[in-house]
Amino acid sequence: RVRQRGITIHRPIIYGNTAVVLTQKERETLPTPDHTHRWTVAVRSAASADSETVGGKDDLSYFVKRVTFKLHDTYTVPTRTLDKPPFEVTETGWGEFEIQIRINFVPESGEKAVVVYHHLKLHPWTAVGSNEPEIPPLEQAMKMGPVHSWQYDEIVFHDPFQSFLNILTAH
Ligand code: SLL
Repeated sequence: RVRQRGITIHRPIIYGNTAVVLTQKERETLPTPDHTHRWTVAVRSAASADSETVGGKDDLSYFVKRVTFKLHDTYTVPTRTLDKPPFEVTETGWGEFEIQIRINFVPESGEKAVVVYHHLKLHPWTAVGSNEPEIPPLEQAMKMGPVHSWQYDEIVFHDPFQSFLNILTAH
């Protein structure tokens, strides 16, 4: 196990969520009538030109072993662990909250997990200083379409093991 001293290697990721307002019909079919939104939180590679098609939802798994999403305690099972892509969770709910995202790397890496946080966003973005209410009525929000909230980040490995460096650069 040889560390390559002085070498730093980055892998770009995006993490965040999309959310849509549930239709009245959808709400009626759920066991939880108070839920207003369906959302997906995910970690993806930011390296591909189009994350849906180029390598797509699978292009982190060569160095990411597991992603654990820790949801709000109001969920019966708040901890969601994904051992393979897509590294994402789709749920329904009524409120925004902070999601803890723990990213574990392949054993060859010898790297500790990285933890990032994402504020689950359900309500449409509103212009600062506008007269619009901060949380528009659901009917209006539905017309405004899906809400997206994504963050770009880079996972940085310092002095990586040679075997891990091989994995990273071979990709
Ligand atoms: C708030 N601090 O009060 C936040 C908490 C919690 C959201 C939001 C569904 C839980 C369930 C859900 O949306 N929880 O019914 O399983 O706004």
